[in-house]
Amino acid sequence: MLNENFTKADIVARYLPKKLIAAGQAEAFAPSNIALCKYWGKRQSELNLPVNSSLSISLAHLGTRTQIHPSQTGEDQVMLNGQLLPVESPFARKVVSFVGLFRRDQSYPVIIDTRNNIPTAAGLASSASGFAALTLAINQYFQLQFPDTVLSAFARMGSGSASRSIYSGFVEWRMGLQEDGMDSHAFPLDVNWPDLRVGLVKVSTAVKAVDSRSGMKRTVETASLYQSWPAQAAQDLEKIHQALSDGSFSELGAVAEHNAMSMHATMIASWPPLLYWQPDSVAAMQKIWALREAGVEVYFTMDAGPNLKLLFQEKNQALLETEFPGLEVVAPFEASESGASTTVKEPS
Ligand code: 2P0
Repeated sequence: MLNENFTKADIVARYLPKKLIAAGQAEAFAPSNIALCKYWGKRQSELNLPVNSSLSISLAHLGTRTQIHPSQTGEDQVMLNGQLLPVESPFARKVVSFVGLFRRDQSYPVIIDTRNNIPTAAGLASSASGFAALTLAINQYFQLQFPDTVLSAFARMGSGSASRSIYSGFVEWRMGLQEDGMDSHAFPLDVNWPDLRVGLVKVSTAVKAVDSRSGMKRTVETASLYQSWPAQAAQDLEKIHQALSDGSFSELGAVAEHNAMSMHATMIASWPPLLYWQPDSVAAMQKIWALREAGVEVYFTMDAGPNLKLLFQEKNQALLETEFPGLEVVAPFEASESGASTTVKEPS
């Protein structure tokens, strides 16, 4: 049971100054991320504290850009991809309630303008980059100057995987042990793999029937196979560290694919069963296995949805673009506007 002292609001309050001072406006970007060792299962759901540590790769310039401006109408307003949302929409409520953790009872009505540049065709969830960008923008807007680790822990309270989107490149989210979760945050790994590519294979962009939060809960509560997951995830994390230090793409790809399939096995072993795959997902898997048989090094990972994310090296990009028409390719280490970044503008 959650200790009453450990609500999100109480935890954030410990870090806040008594009086907030708002900047004129703030803007922040955070990348989307793909887990190579997955987060699946919570040990505490209010704070999104995970059962296991996870490790991801951030998607460079693909992510969310969020601006915060003062609202002249005196009411909060939430915009998504250029459209003003009804205040009662689930997205607007989530965003305003997250801002409220920081603003509390102080009167700072704001306009939150959030834009995803993740191609909708890629069918990628945006809650990770969304909550990371929002956390960074809040940090700037209220001039809080929190360290990245604290920002990562706060982003985690919005959505678990958002803890990893605070950083670019390879990122590890350590599960932590503390009851208040402030040691459950991500940090960046000092590894550079310029020839790594992530390819997004669209199978379907339909909204999933069971969201991640409910899917995790169902798996933890009903799949006896889940009992083997924490140990496997810990082992896979070690193997990925080894692959990164050896510079072994083959090992990295193999462990990531095995980890994803093991996570899906626990989902399938839930009741009612959770099968996020569609026939085209399985067809894509079989194509990847055939390509590997033929000597093309390509691996895949999948999240709580039907789409595949391919892992390969630059030398195979042209071939894979032919094999998977419409493949959206990301170079996570390419020099560009990559990683989380923020700018503050002074009041004008
Ligand atoms: C991951 N997923 O590690 C795993 C793999 C999906 C499958 O993190 O409930 O949106 O907000 O903490 O972060 C998706 O779950 O869930 C996710 P909440 P979140 O990327």
